[in-house]
Amino acid sequence: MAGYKAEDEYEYLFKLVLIGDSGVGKSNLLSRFARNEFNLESKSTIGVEFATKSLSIDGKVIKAQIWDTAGQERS
Ligand SMILES: Nc1nc2c(ncn2[C@@H]2O[C@H](COP(=O)(O)OP(=O)(O)OP(=O)(O)O)[C@@H](O)[C@H]2O)c(=O)[nH]1
Ligand SMILES: [Mg+2]
Repeated sequence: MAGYKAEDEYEYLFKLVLIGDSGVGKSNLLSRFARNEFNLESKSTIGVEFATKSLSIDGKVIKAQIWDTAGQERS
């Protein structure tokens, strides 16, 4: 089928890991980027979460696979 593109087709896959102290805004940076959402009262991440987003840059489909880690809890 001409011009057909499966939803999960991409030309480049980038894997990123967000690291940093607790409360600096890693999870909200990711939710804003992936879903355009921001949460003023977000809970601290436990373990690891991830989100993906595909975007087109210079005519190439780029898939970003972003891992959101838990920051060091303040004691
Ligand atoms: N005003 C403001 N608040 C922010 C911003 N980013 C994050 N916050 C707030 O800061 C708090 C912590 O944000 P998180 O995204 O949960 O931080 P985190 O780095 O994921 O923290 P951990 O999961 O504990 O490692 C939340 O109450 C957010 O609403 C920002 O750009 N501006
Ligand atoms: Mg977090």
